Amino acid sequence: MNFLELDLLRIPTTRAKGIIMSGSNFRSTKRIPQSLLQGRQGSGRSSALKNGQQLKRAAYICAFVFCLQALLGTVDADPVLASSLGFCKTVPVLKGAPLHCCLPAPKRTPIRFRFPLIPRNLAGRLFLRERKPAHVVQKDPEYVRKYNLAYARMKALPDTDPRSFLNQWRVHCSFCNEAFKQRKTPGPLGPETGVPLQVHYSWTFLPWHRMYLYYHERILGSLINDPTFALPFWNWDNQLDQDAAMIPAMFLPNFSVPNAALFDEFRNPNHMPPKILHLGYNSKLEAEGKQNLTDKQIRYENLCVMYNQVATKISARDFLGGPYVVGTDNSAATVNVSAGEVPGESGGMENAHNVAHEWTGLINDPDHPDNEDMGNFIYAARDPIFYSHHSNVDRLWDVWKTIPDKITKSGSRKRMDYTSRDFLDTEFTFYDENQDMVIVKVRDSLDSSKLGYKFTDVSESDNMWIYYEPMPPHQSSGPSNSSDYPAAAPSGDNYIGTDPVSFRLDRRAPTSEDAGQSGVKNVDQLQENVVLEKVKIPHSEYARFDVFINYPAANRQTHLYMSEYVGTFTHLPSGMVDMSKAVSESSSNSDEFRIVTIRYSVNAALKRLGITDYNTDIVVTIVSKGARNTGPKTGFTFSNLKQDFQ
Ligand SMILES: [Cu+2]
Repeated sequence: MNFLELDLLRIPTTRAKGIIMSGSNFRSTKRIPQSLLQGRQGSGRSSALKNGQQLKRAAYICAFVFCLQALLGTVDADPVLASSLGFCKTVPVLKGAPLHCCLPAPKRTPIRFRFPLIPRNLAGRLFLRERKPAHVVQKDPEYVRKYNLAYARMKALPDTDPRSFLNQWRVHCSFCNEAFKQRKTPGPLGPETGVPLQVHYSWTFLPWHRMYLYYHERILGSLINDPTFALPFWNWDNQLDQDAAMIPAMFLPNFSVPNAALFDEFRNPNHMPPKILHLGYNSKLEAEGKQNLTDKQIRYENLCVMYNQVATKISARDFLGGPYVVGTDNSAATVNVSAGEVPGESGGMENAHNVAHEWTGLINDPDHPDNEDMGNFIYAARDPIFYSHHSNVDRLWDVWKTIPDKITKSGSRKRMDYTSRDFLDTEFTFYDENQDMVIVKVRDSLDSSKLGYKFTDVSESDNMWIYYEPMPPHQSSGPSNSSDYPAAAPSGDNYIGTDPVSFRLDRRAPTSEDAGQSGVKNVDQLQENVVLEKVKIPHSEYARFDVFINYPAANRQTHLYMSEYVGTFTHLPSGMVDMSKAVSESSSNSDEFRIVTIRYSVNAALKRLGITDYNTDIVVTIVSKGARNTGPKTGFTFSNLKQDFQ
């Protein structure tokens, strides 16, 4: 393979910065009446509507909203409402007793979120906290000293204090492992539905983690009396700076500045610097001693994974994940779509982020079957590096919105968040720096500058994956005879086996109906997807699939920087999942499954493979890299493989 020098990939174009200075949002936090917290928001309605004119206007608004919702297809669903009050169950782990991840009750009445007061400098410009790259900011001893001090103080707080490090960890452990239940009406004490709450596997992933970090950062800042304090971001997608994708040295022992509070013992000893994080990481191959890529190959794979998981994803659904509404239960053994139930559907960003978790934790260690800390949603937030990792994920959400459309035929589609009420009105609670419980909506999270922070511009390295050009297709790929391969059985049992499996996918042209459903103006703005529907993954199994188009020869060792590669799916443990299964052929008889739908965006790949019409069928090859299918009962199945437009 003749590699271009990575330096050649430096792209000098200056991308417009994603951060826009916010307008003034200087409202202060106000306490809200208890009645509003009990799901009786409409109690003042009758007095407000006492004259007929108002009633008429309200009727028009209602009709308009109803039409809008019908148009957006959201009329049957309701936004998920969640809090840490009420029901809370323990979280099972493989080693040791179930964990208590419940949170302390608030000492005062919960309050509604208000945007923070953002100070201005003498020139009248807003002063935003600046999150800087970890590999850069660790060179500033004063920053590391403060950062370490903030965590030392957080770790010294008593267990009863919701700001303590223990309780900060519990926030992730509980919201991410079904400890709580979805609620029916607004307010943290609204009645519960029977459905367990899970903030991964859907459009809640990015907003929830953003607000979690927002409060975490403010708590750290307040503990060192520094309102300008900002978390660093672990810039693992950066393949330009030598050390950016390594575990930043300030999180490791023997650092030049005291940093004990930033250290965590449960990290993979085989992944210490100068190893760089590998987004194509395959723990099974590594255990077999067969993952022997050079650093340069790893960097190319990293660029190609970022390109496929972020740059080629243009719809909100592709990048943020699928809808999560009342009734969505991706921990259920079955999902009845016709009854309005929705399976989990992670976005491209979430799947890329999973690999960084997996790579950092203690995978392949039989003494640590839970792959703690980072490799398991239960334990991940016990490692201070978690917040720095998620700071980068948060940054990439901002970056995504600025990436030009080089994907759709129109070339003019803007990357935008969802605009549906179900998304915007989704509600969570967090504890703030004053120990108050705050009720936050997803709509509050969409603009980081309104939240008072920004990220250092690293567009030079971002551009390396945004404008990445995968290697030319293999000779054996191209318009092959797709008729040699079976189509997936719709609603049937399709297996993802030990060996790669290939299916023929019949394609069709998009229609104006597809455009209408996706909320775009015309068919040329649509994103074409290959969708693996309702993949059934036993809770007790670890999973990773890489998918290739028109390359049925693809196998576990096929490089990911090729034109035929279209993306990755990984399933991280959340709940009782045995990571040791990732390296053994054994499987459990657990009948607990997670049901997820996986979406691969193929516009750019089809173009590279010379497929410019909609009459050409394609071959989709799924290469399983995690635990293996050992039988119909224990392997991975999916209900359908289909083409879809977003
Ligand atoms: Cu999480």
